[in-house]
Amino acid sequence: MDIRGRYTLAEILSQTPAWQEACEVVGRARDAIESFAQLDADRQFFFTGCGSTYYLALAGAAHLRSIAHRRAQGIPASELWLDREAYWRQEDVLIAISRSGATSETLRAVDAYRFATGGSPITIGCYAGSYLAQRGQVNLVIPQGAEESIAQTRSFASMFVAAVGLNTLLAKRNDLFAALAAMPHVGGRLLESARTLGKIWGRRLEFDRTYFLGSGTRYGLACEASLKMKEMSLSHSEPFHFLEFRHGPKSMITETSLVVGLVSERNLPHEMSVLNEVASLGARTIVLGERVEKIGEGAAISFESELPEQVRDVLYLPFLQILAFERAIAKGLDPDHPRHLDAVVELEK
Ligand code: F1P
Repeated sequence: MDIRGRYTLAEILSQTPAWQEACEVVGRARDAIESFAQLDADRQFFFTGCGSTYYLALAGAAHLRSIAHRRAQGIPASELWLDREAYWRQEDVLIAISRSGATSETLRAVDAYRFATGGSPITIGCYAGSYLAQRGQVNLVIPQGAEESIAQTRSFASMFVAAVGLNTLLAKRNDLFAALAAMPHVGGRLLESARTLGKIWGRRLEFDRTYFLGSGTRYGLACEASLKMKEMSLSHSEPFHFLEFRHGPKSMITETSLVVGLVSERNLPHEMSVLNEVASLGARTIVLGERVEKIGEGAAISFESELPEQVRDVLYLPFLQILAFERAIAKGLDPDHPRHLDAVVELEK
């Protein structure tokens, strides 16, 4: 029996109960989270992490900006630590994200923040006993997101749900927080079609480069999808903001390029126009979104969730994860064991 990728596949396919747990964890911390929403309207929210969780930080910050109009940015933990004088003001809030809760740079960024502001961060992770989960004023821990695999899939998606839930409460959008609760159900339904299509397209090894396009919150998710392609399948991939793709990167399009568009409802015409353009240059396209149509010989996945756009971004993830997983399998690689990688990067003291 072929056991390559058995942990990763099981984790991808079992992610929606972890999304559910993420909603519950945020719900239980509601009062503590809302206390961060009250204060100084001018305060900045810094989201941070490393690797996958840095991309989650980018997505989380963009999401908070879009739903709460608060000042928010995603910064790699290493930058917050190495250049620590450049950041904090007393009133700022740090949201530190780490699956393991043990990555050195993230812990050092947290310590630098605590030293500079005297405050404690909000943390998001998957291990209650971790160092990080002891350091926050609010610790959102999702044990069902924890993984055997090195590459993050279930953990990323469930921590992303927690970040979205956190943001809805910081934005005082109870309507959106309530809508998030429906996501595990929709995600469960979507996993089937994501798996079928991910297998077909992930196994098409004629593609020698993949570009993931996403704007706003979806840019961080496009970065994560691109990282999955690298970690699991050792393939060339890059993420771009949608309209940035015309400003140079489109020169790279060939008949062996795959372009995956994480399209929004809000900017659909602008985003589809980029995808149509790359298709006319010879690329194959896969369109992901609430209600979308394929272009030429490409493919499309429609979520048909009927849920608010501000809470449904997690629905892009299962297909993107399966695409990378299947490509790794088709290349004879083991997605459970990415080359040169460890689950946690720990720096020397
Ligand atoms: C972060 C991370 C992972 C990555 C890798 C090393 O871990 O960068 O995203 O896949 O193998 O660690 P964490 O801080 O979220 O535990």
